[in-house]
Amino acid sequence: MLSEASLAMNRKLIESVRNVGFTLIELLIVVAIIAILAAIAVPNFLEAQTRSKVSRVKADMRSIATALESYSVDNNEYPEGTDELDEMPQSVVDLLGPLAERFYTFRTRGPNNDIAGLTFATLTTPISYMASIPNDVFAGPGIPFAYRSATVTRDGWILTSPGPDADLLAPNGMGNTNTANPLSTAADPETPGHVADINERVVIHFIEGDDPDEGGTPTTYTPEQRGQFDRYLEDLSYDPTNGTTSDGDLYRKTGAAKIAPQN
Ligand SMILES: [Ca+2]
Ligand SMILES: [Ca+2]
Repeated sequence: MLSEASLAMNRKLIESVRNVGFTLIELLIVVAIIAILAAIAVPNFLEAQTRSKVSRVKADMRSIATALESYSVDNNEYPEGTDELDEMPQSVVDLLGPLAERFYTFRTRGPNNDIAGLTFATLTTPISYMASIPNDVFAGPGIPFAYRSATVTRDGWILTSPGPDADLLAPNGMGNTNTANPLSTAADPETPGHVADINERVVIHFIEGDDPDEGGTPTTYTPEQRGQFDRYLEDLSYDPTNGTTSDGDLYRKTGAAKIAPQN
């Protein structure tokens, strides 16, 4: 038989165990609430980060576009692009390695057509069309936007960013299987000069016209052809309605003579 005292002790023990159990349940509820809040907050935070990076890229491209247009007013042509490894910023070569020769970006020429530097300095010196050249926040530290200008007519250019799917290091655009679109890297897997989704090598042919490299006469496209060209580009560009990590690149282009400039 248990004594009255030991029964009372048992009751106390059971009560204290119950108290501990109740505290644990409370803790679990708190943890669960925190987990639910985090599950809601973290994706929202990441989405907000992506949205702000997209806005940043669009603003930076707008600034570069303004500088490019001012430059062309003075020089009657746009600056050159390059895919030569020794004319690129070292940060590009370090990041992309062998893929760097598929990446077209700014070339810098000095007053005597010499290579003046590797950071697109023609827009900053000797005349400051912009204070400094912004890098692409989606491409990696020290990586400029991909830039390609019309090589013969020099009357058009395109700037691209790999965008939030961050497929700069993936040949032919990670997840990009759009082989029906002639401006897609997926449609042109063999030819170097591109990474990510938009094949700027082909884009510049549309801006410049057919076969300028072979001495052909650049084509002036009809409004219908320009519309189709713009639809092809849109098709490969980032669209936030598909989710902030959707496939596609960000771009800005000009080429007022042949392709209507983007707003
Ligand atoms: Ca892609
Ligand atoms: Ca992309």
